[in-house]
Amino acid sequence: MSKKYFPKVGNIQFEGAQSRNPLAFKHYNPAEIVEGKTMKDHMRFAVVYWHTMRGNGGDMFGWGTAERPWQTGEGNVKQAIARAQAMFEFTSKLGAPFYCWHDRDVAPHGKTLAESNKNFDTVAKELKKLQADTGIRLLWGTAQNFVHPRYLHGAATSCNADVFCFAAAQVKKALEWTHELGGSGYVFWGGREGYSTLMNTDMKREMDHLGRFMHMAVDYKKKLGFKGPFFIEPKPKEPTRHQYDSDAAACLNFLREYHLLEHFQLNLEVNHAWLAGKTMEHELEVAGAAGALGSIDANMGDYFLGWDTDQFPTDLYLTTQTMLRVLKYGGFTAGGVNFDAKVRRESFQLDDLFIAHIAGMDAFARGLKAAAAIRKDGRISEFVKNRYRTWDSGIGAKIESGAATFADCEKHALKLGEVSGLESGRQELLESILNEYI
Ligand code: XLS
Ligand code: NI
Ligand code: NI
Repeated sequence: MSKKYFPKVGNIQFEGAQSRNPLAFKHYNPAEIVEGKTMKDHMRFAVVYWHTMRGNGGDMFGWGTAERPWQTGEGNVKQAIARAQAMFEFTSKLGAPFYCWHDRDVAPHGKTLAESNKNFDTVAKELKKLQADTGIRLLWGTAQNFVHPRYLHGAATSCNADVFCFAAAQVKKALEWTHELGGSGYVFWGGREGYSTLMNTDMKREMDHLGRFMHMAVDYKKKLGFKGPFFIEPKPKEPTRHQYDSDAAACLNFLREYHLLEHFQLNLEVNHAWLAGKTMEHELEVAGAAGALGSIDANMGDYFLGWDTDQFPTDLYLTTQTMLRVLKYGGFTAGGVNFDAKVRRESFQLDDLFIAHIAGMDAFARGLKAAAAIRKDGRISEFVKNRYRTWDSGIGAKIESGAATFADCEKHALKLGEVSGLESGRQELLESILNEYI
């Protein structure tokens, strides 16, 4: 494996909380056991190809700033292979067990679909070798159905049926390679599946097409023998004004309506939850309650900016609340914590890539440890349980079991005359208990 892109950085080690070395873990100790499982297995950390390898710090006001020695500007397959080597050197020095890609992050677009497929085949074969050399595994693959101009009206929800076919062909190919590379799952993020204005949009027809598309994907998955779950990644807006997969509840409703729920789980992203006006823990609860908590795209937004800034998740309240839900719903099976995050334009040096991932991994490790300690303490869960105790017997139990009618409720209320004994919700107390562990 190449050692040439990050010559100044060795394998990142766990040095403990006292360490002041920016290139060491202070809290992420892969072998440490928490609630009966190693941190490594709890987190299943993944590095993304798109931000980490392909991001250059450019924004709509300025050119790229980032030092990225593998971005030589050639844009051909040879360069794509060099980039794959840089990706695996980075990920293995970091000690992350997984990575994720879009098809077109890995290999360049060709002039025709056949040429694009050929480029992808060539580089994906190199990925297979690199995976075998390093032991790094694919958490999930996905198709980039939003960058090319043909997708300007959407992909599966385009007004143009030819475009739908290109999108289907791309997903078919991306699924084949996800399967061949031993991918754990496969993600659908609806890049431009949505609308800019309803004036030109037949929404019902577009949704029906999306349902058809997903059924074709399920059929092809069966044909391939791919066993991993499909994940849908909700996002409410950007690039379109309204994305159809707007939040966890909207995705679940879509999956139910089109009889797809058994084949899908959700891949929840923090910044997307925030754009939807929801907290990450809300989205995790919605998915978890439906048995559809699949995976996480770990990042965070900026409280004062209204777009997907994809910052590295360094907020300990966020990681603690997140890991509380992940533990509550039994942890990840096929999914993991995928850093769909990019360093700031100002953090342009090469070592910032390591520093940012270490910061995110340490924040999640602290979140995990805090969540486990809060669960062990038990005061918060005990409070919640006790808060609902009137449902455990008497009229409450009768209602829950389905045996009570409106008339029974009326009889009960008339007998009481008025409700007595309401108790405080104690939000501030619960927040201060959480703070004891941060
Ligand atoms: C964009 C999405 C994207 C998906 C993969 O906002 O987060 O990066 O995770 O297509
Ligand atoms: Ni994402
Ligand atoms: Ni995103």
